[in-house]
Amino acid sequence: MLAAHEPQDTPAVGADSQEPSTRTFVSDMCRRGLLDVAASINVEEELHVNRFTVLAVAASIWGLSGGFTFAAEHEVRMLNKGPEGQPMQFDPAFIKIEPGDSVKFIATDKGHNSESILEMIPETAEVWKGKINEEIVVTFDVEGIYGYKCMPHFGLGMVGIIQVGDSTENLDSAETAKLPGRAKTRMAELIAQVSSDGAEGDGAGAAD
Ligand SMILES: [Cu+2]
Repeated sequence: MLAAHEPQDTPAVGADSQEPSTRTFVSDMCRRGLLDVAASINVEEELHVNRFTVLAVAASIWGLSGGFTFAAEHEVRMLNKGPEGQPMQFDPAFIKIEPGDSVKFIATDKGHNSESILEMIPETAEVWKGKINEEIVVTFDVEGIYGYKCMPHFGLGMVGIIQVGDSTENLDSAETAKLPGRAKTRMAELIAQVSSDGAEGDGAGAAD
């Protein structure tokens, strides 16, 4: 761009092959449109560089975070007593998160674990099973409803639901899962909190 008004240095317009007589013409052109042409060539080159730089930066962000969107980490505490006084609770027992987000299960009180309920997670999702007193972080990539439990207190109703995204595709199968004792009523309360875009109120997504 700087050298565009010097005919012998004019880039990308074939200055080398110009006849001496046409050099004046080229030189004259400089005062008019050629400068703009050269400028636009340079801008185009810059754009290439910029696009490349943007891609490189994006790629490294992708590598670090697992995606272009910045994934959030949510926290669920494992408690002997819930915020409303109920014994043996996950808190919050229902959360809605975005695909790619993760949940950290915190062993606030002793004697609990977090593990998925096989019949209550999307078909292609991965199961998880934390040990007693173990703090685990689970990442949720597949949209859908995830039911989970604390194994020692399953029958006492220590269960939770994580809704990932807006898909309620596996809600029906989650609802029919057989649960012991208080887990059944507690899970029904939590399932009632599941929401979806366009299918609000009737729960399950009607469209196949
Ligand atoms: Cu427990």
